[in-house]
Amino acid sequence: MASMPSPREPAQALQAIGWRVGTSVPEGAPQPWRIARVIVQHRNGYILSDGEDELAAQPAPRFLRRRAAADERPAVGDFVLIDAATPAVIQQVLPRRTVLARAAAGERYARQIIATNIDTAFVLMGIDGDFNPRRIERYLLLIAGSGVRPVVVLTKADLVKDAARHTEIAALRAQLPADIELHALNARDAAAVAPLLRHLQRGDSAVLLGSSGAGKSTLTNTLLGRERQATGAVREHDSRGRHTTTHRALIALPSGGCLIDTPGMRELKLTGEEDLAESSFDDIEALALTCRFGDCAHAAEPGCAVRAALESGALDPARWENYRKLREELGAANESFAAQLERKAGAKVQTRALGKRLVDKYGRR
Ligand SMILES: Nc1nc2c(ncn2[C@@H]2O[C@H](COP(=O)(O)OP(=O)(O)O)[C@@H](O)[C@H]2O)c(=O)[nH]1
Ligand SMILES: [Mg+2]
Ligand SMILES: [Zn+2]
Repeated sequence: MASMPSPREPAQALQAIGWRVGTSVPEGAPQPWRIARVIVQHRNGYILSDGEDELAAQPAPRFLRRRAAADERPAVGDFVLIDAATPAVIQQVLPRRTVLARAAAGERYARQIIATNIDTAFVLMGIDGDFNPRRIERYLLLIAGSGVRPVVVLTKADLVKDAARHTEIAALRAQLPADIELHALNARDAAAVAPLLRHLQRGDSAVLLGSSGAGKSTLTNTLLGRERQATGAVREHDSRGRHTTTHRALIALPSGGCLIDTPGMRELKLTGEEDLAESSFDDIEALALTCRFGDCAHAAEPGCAVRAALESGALDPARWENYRKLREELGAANESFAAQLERKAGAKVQTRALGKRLVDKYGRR
């Protein structure tokens, strides 16, 4: 008797692309369904991977409706249910384990997804001229409250000779919460980046964040063991033949985990959902609670713990200023976020009310 080909467990291959064993597919899934992960989002569609093969896919029309929220559309990192059509149609986005988002640039409030279903966000910054602890704090705040673990990676450590830079790294280490990892390394050196591999084992997903030129694609290639991503801080209008990263791409690594390389983000606007108490500013938040007056403005009030810390040198004034600035920005973003939720809820109520009027007039069909 010829042996039957054993039916391939869909989750088996998917594990190579970050699928967690034990995740279940919700009821009401289209039949017959397949699961795949969004690895690239193009202007005109998606590229998915099932852990073995890549395939092109289109979103179901409902994702593209004008009223559909942009953050509910399939995004890089999403596990999706597709049908058997060619090209495949994304029918459903499976519930997201984590979401990393920023607010879109511009007047109107919109939440823009950076990546979903990720465990770790590597925040990259060169220790060369690019080094700026305030920008790291902004990244860490953007991540705070998302459930994603931040890991700070200072690249170009091989280029640093002067001791002043080492002092700056030590100062940054002292300011970061103890549970946030900080690495200073040469992103081109496989041995140097090896400590990052513990976040990139089978089932793990990570995203690379950082300005253009920080070394995200270089690190991706080193972890991958080959030159897959184009590197080099070449400006976009500079057509010298080298292209740097233009879109997010999820890449499976030999270590078993997967990594999302991103183009540099020029603006990192807060969405309003971030949590200061869970950010690298948690110590300042705690300190402010010890001021004598509950509504202390940290100006001239007696018993101000913040001013005392600034005067004694326990609190870095630049960091305090950044905290105030980001806190204010967070407050404003929070208001836009709340207003948008209200608008959305209002729109739903209106549609429902309209539906009801039509039913009243014409009877239920
Ligand atoms: N010496 C050195 N060069 C680096 C390092 N990381 C990145 N580079 C260089 O910095 C430039 C920009 O790197 P790239 O990976 O394209 O940055 P991305 O825009 O963040 O993807 C390239 O020329 C890299 O070779 C590093 O750790 N050491
Ligand atoms: Mg790049
Ligand atoms: Zn105070």
